[in-house]
Amino acid sequence: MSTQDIIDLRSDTVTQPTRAMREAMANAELGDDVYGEDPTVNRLEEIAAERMGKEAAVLVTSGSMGNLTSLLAHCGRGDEAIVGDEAHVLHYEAGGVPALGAVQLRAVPNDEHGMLDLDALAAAIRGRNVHFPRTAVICLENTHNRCSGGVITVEQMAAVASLAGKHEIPVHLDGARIFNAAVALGVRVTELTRHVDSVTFCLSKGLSAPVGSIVCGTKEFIAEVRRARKMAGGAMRQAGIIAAPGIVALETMVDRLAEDHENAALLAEGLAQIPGLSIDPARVQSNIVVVDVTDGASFQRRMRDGGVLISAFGPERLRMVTHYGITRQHIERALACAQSAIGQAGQAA
Ligand code: TLP
Repeated sequence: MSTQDIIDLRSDTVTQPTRAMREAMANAELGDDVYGEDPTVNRLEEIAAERMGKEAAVLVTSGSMGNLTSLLAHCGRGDEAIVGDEAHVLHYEAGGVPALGAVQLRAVPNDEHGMLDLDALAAAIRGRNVHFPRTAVICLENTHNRCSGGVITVEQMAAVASLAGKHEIPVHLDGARIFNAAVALGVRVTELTRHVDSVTFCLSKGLSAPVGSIVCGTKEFIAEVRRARKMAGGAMRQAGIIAAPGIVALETMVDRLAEDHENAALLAEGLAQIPGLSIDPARVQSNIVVVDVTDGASFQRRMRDGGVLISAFGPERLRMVTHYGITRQHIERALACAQSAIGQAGQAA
């Protein structure tokens, strides 16, 4: 099978830059960004801040660095950050926040779409007491990766903001896929981001840029994030090379995310028809499809043998992500492959 025949549903991070992005990279005007002199980075940061409705923005290497530097800026040593128990920052960022920031992560339950349980959140906020760490920030994730790409609504975000506001605690949003959330809800992204103090979003997932994420917030906060980025070794020089495709991503790749959501819905509905696979299509709200199957590793291997790459959240929980480059025809082929992979499992039993 040639690599062109492979259907890669492991993640939307596998997307390749578009031709326009490659051209923008080749033609980008560059400077040393540590001196603040890369005009392309400066432009991307201005566009991004404006898109998110925030005062300022900074380009970072990855979503993980965005969350890390944001939490380093919000928290001091020994402080506590409240996160969902399924949060990316808790599961998949190599323990960076506790390791580098001496910040304790406190998990409260996420519901099936990724919203934090409000009662548990209220109970987790620390009062003043010599024994307690200080609750320095509350983190949301929207869309929610481990919760099947679940979308937190504007009202839910407002509810968290209101609770946080009463306690004067800032809210950080891991908005790696915040544009997916806005497109799924049919709202402007600022409707969501107005309820948070800081937001990280990724250029290199569904928006298809090769590298980079952005952190947005107040000018003062972003100055702190820049310092944390420098400390983490993430300050870059002629970073306009990365920023140029990021601008193309923001200008041309947002609206088409709806197509990925349609394909994910189609995939979920098809998978739900296959005996042996367990999935509720109503849970799929954006571009991430999570499906349960006994012996996930064997199913994943058979899918790979059939030319379809998928990823795993656990031994019996698999993930498929739709993205730029994946068409309706690919979904139909992936479904046929899943049907046959389950059939082979039946024969093997
Ligand atoms: N997620 C990756 C993997 O790490 C699982 C993926 O393939 O989905 N926040 C969220 C919600 C994410 O899904 C990710 C990446 C990140 C942050 C981190 O972004 P990167 O990979 O750029 O550090």
